[in-house]
Amino acid sequence: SPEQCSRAVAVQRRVDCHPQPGATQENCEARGCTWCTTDVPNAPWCFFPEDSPYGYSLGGNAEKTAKGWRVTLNKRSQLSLFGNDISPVVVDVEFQTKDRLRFKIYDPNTERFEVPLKIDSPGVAVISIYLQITTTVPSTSVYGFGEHEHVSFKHNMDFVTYGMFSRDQAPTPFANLYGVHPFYMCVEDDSNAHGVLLLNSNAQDVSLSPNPSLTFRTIGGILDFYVFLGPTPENVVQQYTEAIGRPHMPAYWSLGFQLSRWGYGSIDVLKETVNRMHRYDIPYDVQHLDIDYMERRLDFTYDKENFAGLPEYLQELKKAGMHNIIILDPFISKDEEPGTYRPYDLGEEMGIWVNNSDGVTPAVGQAWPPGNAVFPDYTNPRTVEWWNQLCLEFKNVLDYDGIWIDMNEPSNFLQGQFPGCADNDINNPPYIPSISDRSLAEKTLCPDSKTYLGEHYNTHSLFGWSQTAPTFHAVQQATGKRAFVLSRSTFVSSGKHGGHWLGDNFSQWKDMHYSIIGMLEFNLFGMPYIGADICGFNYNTTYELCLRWMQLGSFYPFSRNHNEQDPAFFGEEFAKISRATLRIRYSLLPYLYTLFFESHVHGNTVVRSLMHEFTSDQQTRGIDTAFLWGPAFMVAPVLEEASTAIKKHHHTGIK
Ligand code: MIG
Repeated sequence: SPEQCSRAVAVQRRVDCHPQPGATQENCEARGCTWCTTDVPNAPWCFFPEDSPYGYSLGGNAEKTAKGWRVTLNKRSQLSLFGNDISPVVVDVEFQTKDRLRFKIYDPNTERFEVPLKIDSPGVAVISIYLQITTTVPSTSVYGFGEHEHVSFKHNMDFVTYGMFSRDQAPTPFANLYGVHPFYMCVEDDSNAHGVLLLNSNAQDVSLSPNPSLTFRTIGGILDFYVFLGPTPENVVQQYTEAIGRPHMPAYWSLGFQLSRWGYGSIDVLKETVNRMHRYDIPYDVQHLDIDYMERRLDFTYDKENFAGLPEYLQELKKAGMHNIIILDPFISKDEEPGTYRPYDLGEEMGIWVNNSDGVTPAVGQAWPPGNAVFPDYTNPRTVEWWNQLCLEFKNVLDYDGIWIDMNEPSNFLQGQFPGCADNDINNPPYIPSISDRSLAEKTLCPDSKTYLGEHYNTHSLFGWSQTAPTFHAVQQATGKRAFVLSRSTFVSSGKHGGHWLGDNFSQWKDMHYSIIGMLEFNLFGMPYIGADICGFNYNTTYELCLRWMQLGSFYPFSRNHNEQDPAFFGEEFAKISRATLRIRYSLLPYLYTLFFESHVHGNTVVRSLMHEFTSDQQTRGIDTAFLWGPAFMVAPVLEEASTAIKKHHHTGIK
């Protein structure tokens, strides 16, 4: 009734009691929650009452452990939101270092999936720090969570929900994208910052409410939280990467400008493009080869007709001081003539594929190669051997300097593998987080598929992550040099072995702006080797947009144009401006390289926001149209059409 509603929890403090679609007053009240409509956009109408019967209460006294405390919690009532609630649960609080606290909530009676990432905890630390974080009041300055296309760096806290589940999905606001990073940083009003990681790889979502509060929902694994105590934003990232692993040290050449394009189609077009770049004297160090270099898009082959002479041409480029990157997809065609396609034959012999729910027959899907394809399970050590072997052998065919791993969400062009997903609890869990299509199998494999480390349900978002380290080691071994790996799908700690680009963006002005936000976020995630496709990937670019994007992209840590319109495409004037802006980049490369060194050794960010460096200046909190290289160099690009100047405090207006 209106009266009840006037006495109910204030709108900005509501926590959603019916996150699934289809809430009604009836099913809301049936679950013991309050139903009140409101005009406030996105605010929940069904929410937990003040004296909620949900939740857990303390059972017995806290027990002292080697590094902290252990408490047991019991459910307070029989009510259940999703069914199969666990009670009791145990909470372990560990003071892992003087600036890192872990609290792990788990089922003491049944083992559940835990992310196989080893986080060392060297010592027993000072206990008073705990009081500090429990007594501080969080603010609405919250940054991070990924991977999404966020429209502002500082989050809108007005009932916004972000799903996390790796997916082959072109960036569009709110959609769950290629990688998963359940990590955020909060900057309080007094400028103290802290960071929080939820180390969990299951499909999950987080809701940001104006209270301000955060609500995490995950459909598997355990609640394993790590708190990084700051107090500066830079300290938070240093502490985070100390736990998960420092970013790798990129080779100097990989800080040069790079060119790529899907669809050269022939070695002649590739050569023309390269020559044109040289003719215009555009600073340029790296050339990528997308899937069209392959024979019928088969990994570990090259097209001997359209790309005849490619091995020799790569040698020529190398002699001229250039480096090259080849793309590899994770799916392996199973339909080549037996005995003619070694990657499949050897993999089949070694038994390395992701399997169906029976755990024995390989999951068969469909992707770029002709026929159907199977998926290497990189969580299996035998797969790592297989991949390593093939990468080493292929180095003798194409003399690559680095590997670009794409489609590793993993992407599949079907909904689940053949013949579709069975109707069971794993494939259709009672709650599907707020992810695209509210489907766990869309564009990928069925959740009940089996990987070495467990059900795909648990390991799905770890696919790209599990492929990155083995690829890094293979490249290192093959080249004998520092490795270059560029991965589309990433997870917590991927930065240790690879870089990332922001995926299939669009040639639109707003995408150019959002690329700054993505770049800043991946620096928080410990992946500073980051950039977006310069000039955009989807749609057609224009002269002006592409030129402005060349100017901005010259300051991406990973600076690559992956558009048909390369900087030599539009003629003399365009080339001249691109050359000039890239020369500024090149003149600063020693500085950029030093920033990467500091990131590798101390976990610093390479690119950071103005807020990050000038935290006490409240005005900086919402600025995401300009950014810094380290502490000392600011880039403030033109991001709007038909303008030649930028506003002094151009920010998103989010307070
Ligand atoms: O289904 O390899 O994001 O950069 O050019 C598309 C072709 C597959 C997606 C990558 C993009 C790449 C493209 N790939």
